[in-house]
Amino acid sequence: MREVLKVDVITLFPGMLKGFLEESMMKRAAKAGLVEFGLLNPRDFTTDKHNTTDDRPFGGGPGMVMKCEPLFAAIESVRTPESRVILMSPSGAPFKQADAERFSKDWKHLIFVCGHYEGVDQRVIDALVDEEISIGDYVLTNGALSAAVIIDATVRLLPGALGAGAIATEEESFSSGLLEYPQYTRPPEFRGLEVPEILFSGDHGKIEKWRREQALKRTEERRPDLLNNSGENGENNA
Ligand code: 4GS
Repeated sequence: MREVLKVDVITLFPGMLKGFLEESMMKRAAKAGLVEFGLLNPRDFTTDKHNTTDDRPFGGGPGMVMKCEPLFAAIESVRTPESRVILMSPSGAPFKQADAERFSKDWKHLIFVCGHYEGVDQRVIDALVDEEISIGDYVLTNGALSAAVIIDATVRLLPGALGAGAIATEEESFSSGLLEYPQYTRPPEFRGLEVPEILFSGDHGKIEKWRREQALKRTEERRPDLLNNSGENGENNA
């Protein structure tokens, strides 16, 4: 069994994560002792009168940069040799299911550093950050929601997080490397809209084959980039 995963988030807006961490599966996983969450505000680690966390960039240019001192102090208040320090940033490596799997298995302590303003002083990154991750090619106002996305995808993979009976990965998109096949439930006819006949056939071999074909067709149409067969996007589609 896995030891408890400690997850700390360093953000100027801890309130953005508080509600998220207190709902649904994040709350249950914490109650079950699978994960332990901590929120740290760099503002609480400032030492000046105005609690300054940002400053103008050397060399000029627009926007503000997050200062070294509060971020070093916040990170160093929780970091141990067993911590993985992850900076949320559009310049990071694109987040993939494989990263969630890695975070759920390989580390005892994750520290998410959320940027705000134009960026973070590079010396924080050089000295303390182990990896930079992006949740996609768009610009957010701060990294709190990106950290929430990664935490959600990671915590649901912790053994026991889904509760009895649920299978976390096998059937899913991105673990197979394909998008999911279409799903239907009762009633068999709704406003004249029918469920594909094959799903009532009782022939599980034929149903499996149909689902595989549907998943492949969808993936070809919507996400051909997932079909390069290198294995880098998931396991092994086909
Ligand atoms: C992302 C992203 C992001 C960039 C933080 C502008 C504030 C903001 N973080 N994936 N400064 N995309 N961060 O947009 O992770």
